[in-house]
Amino acid sequence: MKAAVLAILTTATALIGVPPEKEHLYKPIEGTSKWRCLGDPSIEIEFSQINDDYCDCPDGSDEIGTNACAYNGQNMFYCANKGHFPDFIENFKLNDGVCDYDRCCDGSDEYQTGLCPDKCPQVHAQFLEYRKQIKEEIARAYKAKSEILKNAKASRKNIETKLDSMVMETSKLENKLARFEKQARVPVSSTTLVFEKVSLYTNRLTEAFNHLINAHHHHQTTLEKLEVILNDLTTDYNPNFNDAAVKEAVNKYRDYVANKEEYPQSEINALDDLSQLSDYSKSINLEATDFEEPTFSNMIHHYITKVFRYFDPESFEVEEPQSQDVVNLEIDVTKKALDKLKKTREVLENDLTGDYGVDEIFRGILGQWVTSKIGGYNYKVGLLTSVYQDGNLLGQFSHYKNGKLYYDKGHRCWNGPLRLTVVSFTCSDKQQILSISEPEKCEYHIQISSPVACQDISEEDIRREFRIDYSKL
Ligand code: MAN
Repeated sequence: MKAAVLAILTTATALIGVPPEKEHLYKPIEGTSKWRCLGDPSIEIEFSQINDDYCDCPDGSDEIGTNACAYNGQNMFYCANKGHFPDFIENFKLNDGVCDYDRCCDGSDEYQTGLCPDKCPQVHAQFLEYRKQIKEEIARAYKAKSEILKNAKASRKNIETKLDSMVMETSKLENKLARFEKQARVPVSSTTLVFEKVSLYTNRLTEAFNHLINAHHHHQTTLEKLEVILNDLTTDYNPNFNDAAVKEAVNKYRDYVANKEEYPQSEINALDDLSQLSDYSKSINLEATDFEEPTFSNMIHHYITKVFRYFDPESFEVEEPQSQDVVNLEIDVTKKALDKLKKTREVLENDLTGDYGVDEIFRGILGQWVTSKIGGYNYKVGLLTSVYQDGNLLGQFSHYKNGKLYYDKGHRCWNGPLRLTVVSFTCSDKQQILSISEPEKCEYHIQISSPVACQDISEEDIRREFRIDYSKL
């Protein structure tokens, strides 16, 4: 009888701190009083040496219920915590006089000192209250999150719609450009052609005539001046001086005057004629000469176009014949519009392939502001736009990565780099700034609570996050 009681007591001692799933390992070898270390079965000890406060096994498996073996994280003490959740505690915290209720609400970690009564019912009540609050908060956050997701979808749709209309606009402009380019190659009408061709030459001739007339006037004035000089010489020279050169010059001048012929004044005024030619070319209408024999296919085209034009007049806008200057201008303007459109399309297309988090949720908060006054500064965080500290630009949105928003190219730090900011998120139904730090000069880290960061929380997460309010135990 005595031996049987001792055996039970020894078994009870051997099972201190052992979790239920390992209990079957803490039994003597059948028909003996021996036991083998779990990590090294070559080591055999007496079953009664388990939890005798002496470390026999290198892996510590014989002292799971004491602090005799060096702690290695493998043989932690099991607290049953009836009425709450079982847990494990490090062996070095056993019987140290401290009630570690966050791990062992049943106080079993102090089984020798007996200092800690079982508080599992109170702890569990606190846990249930915490879980209720968390679940309510998550439900609220999820409601807010579903609104944000709706925004995100609408924002993407908006971009897609814009892109669709831009594609249509592009093809309209391309057609317009093609028509104008054709007009630039093929003359708009014979009338314009004659005038344009003729005026090109009449303009050049007018310029040449003007130049000749001016040159003629200039030479005539010069000649008149020279004639006056030679005339003075002829009348004023002293014939008593025997200067052969002067006498020869005077004689030749007299000859020149005697033989001089007036050039007949032309009756034709060339400039007037050119101007008349130009006007005349404007009035020439050669369209009649462009007449084409109607073919069967262009007749069909003519009538079908007429019918469609009746229903959709806009798509059949026909440009009136324009002068080449206007056509060139239109080509220029259309090309510029196409260029601008292409650039905007590229920006939007890149945006659509950008990373905005799971279900693109961050699109849903784009442009929202979260503000707070902290440490004497007014902080304004523009989500996916820009961040300000009073008038200081702390960064412009650069990209999203792994749940964080990165901003750079802010105002330059005095004697330092450009300011930059990283914004990270934690889950809450309310969107607000939780903290701001400046770990490096002019590098700001901002923590924001927002529904965007909310995930469905698991039971394990709730248990891990739960903290006991010791003041209420
Ligand atoms: C201002 C603020 C600070 C920053 C200093 C740098 O005071 O922007 O955050 O550290 O400038 O000179």
